[in-house]
Amino acid sequence: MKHDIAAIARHFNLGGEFVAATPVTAGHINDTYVLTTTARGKTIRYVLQRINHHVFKDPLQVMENIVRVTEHLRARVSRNDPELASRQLVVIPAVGGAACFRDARGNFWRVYNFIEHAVTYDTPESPGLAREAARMFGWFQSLLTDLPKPPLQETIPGFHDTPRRFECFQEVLKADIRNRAARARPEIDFLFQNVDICRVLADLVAGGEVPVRIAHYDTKINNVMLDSATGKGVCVIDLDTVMPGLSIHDFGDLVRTAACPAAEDERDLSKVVLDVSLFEALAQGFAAETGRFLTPAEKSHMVFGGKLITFEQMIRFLTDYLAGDLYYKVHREGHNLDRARTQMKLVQSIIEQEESLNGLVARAFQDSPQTRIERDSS
Ligand code: GN1
Ligand code: MG
Repeated sequence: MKHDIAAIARHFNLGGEFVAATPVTAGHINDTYVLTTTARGKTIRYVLQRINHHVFKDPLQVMENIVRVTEHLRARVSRNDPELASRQLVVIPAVGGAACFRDARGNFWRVYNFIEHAVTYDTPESPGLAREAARMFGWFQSLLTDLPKPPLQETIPGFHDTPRRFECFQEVLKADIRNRAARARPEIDFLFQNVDICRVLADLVAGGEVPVRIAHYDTKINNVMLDSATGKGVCVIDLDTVMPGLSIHDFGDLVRTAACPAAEDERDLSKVVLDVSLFEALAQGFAAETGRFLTPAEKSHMVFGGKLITFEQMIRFLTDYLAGDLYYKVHREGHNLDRARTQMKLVQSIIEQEESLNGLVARAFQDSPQTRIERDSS
């Protein structure tokens, strides 16, 4: 559907005159545009997004979470690094002060500042990049450990409720309304053979060994912005799914997207493997920021988190394939099936190396700077 972006932009308190809107195609859920404006010969850019309200059923709740989180992050960062604080995401209010604008068709729009002189990567190009991305997500989590109450809202209930995701898959498989199950037999069998993966964390949370914290819940490598000149992390973006959640899930999604050199929809499955040096870098980066506050059970389930989230993502892609591509944007026939296949291959690769990966995580936490400080001062 075509939207009159210039007209929508007029509903926000932008610092300049609207010049142009360029669509950004990354992302499977929301629609994103870069807005260019000018004021006294100076260009000011913004990011405009239409929130997918089929996925986020209560966009106002999403924005409430995001405003609280962005304000807290900025305040926390400005204590030590005002320059970095000025490069964090800020919600630009709509005219009248609301955090988003609702158009006559019922779409919800929001605007962020554009983070200049920063880049994102869709795939990890080096262990150094993986380490920095993981450090940023760990940093994000550590900055939110003291977010004042009340708890954030759960904007997508059961987002990482893997057993529920599996039930949903079974329902869709039973209906098979598009007659696609026949094309996905090995993938369907794999899910049933490995279903035990789904339950493990629920039991640890119920037993109190793994606490519910504030999680980002979409820790893809391309949700970290890095300074274009230095490569140092600047900020974490895509805050729609920030909600009460598990640190293990956040590390898990990092493993899924940053420990494998191939894209999420790579068709050449020989490229889809868990790369040990990328994985080790991720563990080191994450441990450097979170070693101080994670529990032993969290630390010892990080590799499991990678396996679980990749397995869960496979369930989600396969479910959507069978249902007829209703949730994720697709760009070719069988796109969701291709995505499910890469996830399956990656789960297999993690399983093959699980023991040695656990050793790497344990070492990363032992060697993390914070653990060392505590050990040396006790
Ligand atoms: C979706 O839209 P995007 O790419 O930020 C999805 C994530 C998935 C991801 C898979 C709200 O995120 O959970 O991991 O696709 N977001 C939602 O690439 O479902
Ligand atoms: Mg997202």
